[in-house]
Amino acid sequence: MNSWSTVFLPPIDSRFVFPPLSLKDSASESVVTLPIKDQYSMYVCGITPYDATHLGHAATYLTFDLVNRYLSAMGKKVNFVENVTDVDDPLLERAKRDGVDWEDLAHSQIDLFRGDMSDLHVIPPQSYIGAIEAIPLIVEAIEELQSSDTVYSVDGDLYFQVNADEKFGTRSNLSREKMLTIFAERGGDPSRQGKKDPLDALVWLLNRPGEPSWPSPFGAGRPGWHIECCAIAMAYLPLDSISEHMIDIQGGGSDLLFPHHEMGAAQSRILGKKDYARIYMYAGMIGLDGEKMSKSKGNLVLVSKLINQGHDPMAIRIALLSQKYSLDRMWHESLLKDATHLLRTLALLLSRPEVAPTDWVIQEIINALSNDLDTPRAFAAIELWCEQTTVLASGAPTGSPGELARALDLLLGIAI
Ligand code: 5CA
Ligand code: ZN
Repeated sequence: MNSWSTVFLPPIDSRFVFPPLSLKDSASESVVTLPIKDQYSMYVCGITPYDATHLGHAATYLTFDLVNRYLSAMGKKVNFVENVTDVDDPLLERAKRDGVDWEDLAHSQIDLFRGDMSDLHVIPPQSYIGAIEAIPLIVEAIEELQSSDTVYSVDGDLYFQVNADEKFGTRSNLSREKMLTIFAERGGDPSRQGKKDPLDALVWLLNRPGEPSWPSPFGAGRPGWHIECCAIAMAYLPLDSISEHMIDIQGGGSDLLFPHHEMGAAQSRILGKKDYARIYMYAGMIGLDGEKMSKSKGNLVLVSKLINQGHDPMAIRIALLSQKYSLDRMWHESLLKDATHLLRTLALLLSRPEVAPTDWVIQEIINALSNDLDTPRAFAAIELWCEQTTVLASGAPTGSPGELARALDLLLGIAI
């Protein structure tokens, strides 16, 4: 599937020093430093295309865009793959509820999402892959799981046995009781009769009346959710043959850690015969009025709506990046107001011929990002530079507005 338009990454001077990138890993519950390599692989879970793109989605994709930008600024190649869950229960249910064709709904929302990502200056993935186009790969992956005896049938629907992976549970670190509760809340079917373990994950659902289906050796049907991402990642990312892990970063919002990424990691370990991701990294949940922003709750603020109201996409970007990515946080209009103010101030100050010294602020942004994407620290430095430039005395040492503008664009995706 087509992604969106490429983003130009301006170069900055080679005198700036890039510390290795450290990121929070949920599996080890610690901050892990990425080893220095020539290339990295990152899989980020994409949207299920209805009610896109709300600010929660946007915040998550902006987070991983910062990872992509930092590694790219270091001169590394980043292999980045993202999926689109263009067939799954919630999409079909929404289409049915609204009396619209599910494919029309998906196509319109994917188009909207592409436009929003482009407006927000998110670097596109090299491979943007829909679940439907990946069905042959998913079928292959299920066949491989079958040949390792880790799949069984319940009335023709196929399930992956989670206990086939002795590391099951080690990525999300939850008690079994918690796993069962969250599994039921997030699309799982723990109480289905005939399952060997209530947590076993559906990999192929036989066709149900009135639902779309695709032919397969297991009968016509459609893929389960977790196998979708693991099959796409393993097919489209160059798997690291030297490392003990297949890929470097598995990413998404924190609602995906369990069950989605735990199941994906378990299935991948059976398929790839080694650990899946070096780092399992999660963006916190964006909420509105005290509750998580979600399609099911309907408390959404859409990026496209804000842009149509005249808000600058760069201000939306600053507003979402101004707080620490890993925290759950509330959206508030004041964030956008403050971000718009900062954007205007920067535009004004960066057009001056003489500005306060810039090397320190660029290096501080780099250092802050290297430390688990500490954007509040980066923005504190930018604010301080704005103050210094505003009160710059004649004859005082000066910096390069062009260099700072390029650094803001390259590292934070803020194009002024
Ligand atoms: N298609 C699946 C992933 S394979 C999915 O979860 N789609 S989604 O449309 O529901 O979410 C897309 C991405 O946005 C996921 O990474 C999800 O974790 C993230 N997300 C959803 N809601 C929020 C929120 N309120 N705050 C932050 N991120 C969110
Ligand atoms: Zn996914």
